[in-house]
Amino acid sequence: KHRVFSGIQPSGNLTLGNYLGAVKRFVEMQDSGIETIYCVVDLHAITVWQDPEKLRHATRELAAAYIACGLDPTRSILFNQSQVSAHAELGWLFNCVARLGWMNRMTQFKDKAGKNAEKASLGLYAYPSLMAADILTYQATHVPVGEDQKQHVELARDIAGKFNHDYGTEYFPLPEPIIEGAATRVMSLRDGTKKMSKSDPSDLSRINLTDDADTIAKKIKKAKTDPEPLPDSVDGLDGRPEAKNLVSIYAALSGKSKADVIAEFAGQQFGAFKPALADLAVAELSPITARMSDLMADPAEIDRILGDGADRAAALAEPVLAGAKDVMGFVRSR
Ligand code: AQP
Repeated sequence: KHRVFSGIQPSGNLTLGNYLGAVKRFVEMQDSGIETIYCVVDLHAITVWQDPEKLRHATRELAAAYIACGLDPTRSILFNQSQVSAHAELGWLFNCVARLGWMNRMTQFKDKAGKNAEKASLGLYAYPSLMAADILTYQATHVPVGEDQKQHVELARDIAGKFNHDYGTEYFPLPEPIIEGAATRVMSLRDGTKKMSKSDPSDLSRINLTDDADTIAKKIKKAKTDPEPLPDSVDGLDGRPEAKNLVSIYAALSGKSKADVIAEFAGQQFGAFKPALADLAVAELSPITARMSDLMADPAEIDRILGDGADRAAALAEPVLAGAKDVMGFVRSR
């Protein structure tokens, strides 16, 4: 039986990258009738400093974004991670299964910790082990993510595999990453070699789901490009990261292939392509932005939805955690 789990950190304003790489896929999976569980992973967000008031706001805003993008809290389970204690508890058990050597190979830790890794939190280092717990506490089989999370889902497979091997069981299924669509890695609008990210210090590097039409148009107009016109084949995008990124975004938003987008704009200047891209982005995002702001007007209702989701999530997670503890040899009296 298939079960989908995924999550996003409430570490700032959602970007077009999060939308195309993750949330849009989440909605498709929900709509295809699979059992879907989507989490606001607040315990992951605090691996780097979060101001408490901002964290509360970002958590509600991410829940609002999920719903505004089409997730339905009656068809999917929507909740925030810190309300279901099984995540943190299984995360500890997995800290004792995962190997230091595995963690040392995680490229996201190296990117986020930067040169001064001594100053990074222990939580940032252990993050992939908690992520494995997020997935496996639901015995989820499929995990829709953007390209950057592939290595972490593979680590979750390694942890599940080692747990099963060490304890001579088939307890945890090996989860599969689902990385699909034309924009599995949306790049920064200022630098085509860097991922578009919520926490990039430059606001011009990304499009946020809360940006209004003028801001979106301005950011696309200012997006870095090279001076050449658009090529006449997809291969012509090689070595042109900024051009490739904008074409990929256009393809993902329009539902066309990159080849079709190239066929439409071959030989044209970015001065013509960018306004068309801006129109497309505004048409897709402005209903979402409007719905998010309606939802944010009633934070108590968002909290109610998250609480209800957390109850349903805990009912699934707790027996799986209890079973893992039995396998490992913990005594339970209740
Ligand atoms: N640029 C991107 N293109 C495609 N997919 C992306 N994702 C993130 N950036 C892109 C996908 O969004 C989901 C949520 O990511 P996350 O919140 O867990 O953290 P992240 O991957 O570290 O994303 P950000 O936006 O870069 O956040 P910060 O700046 O806080 O680190 C994942 O499925 C991810 O692949």
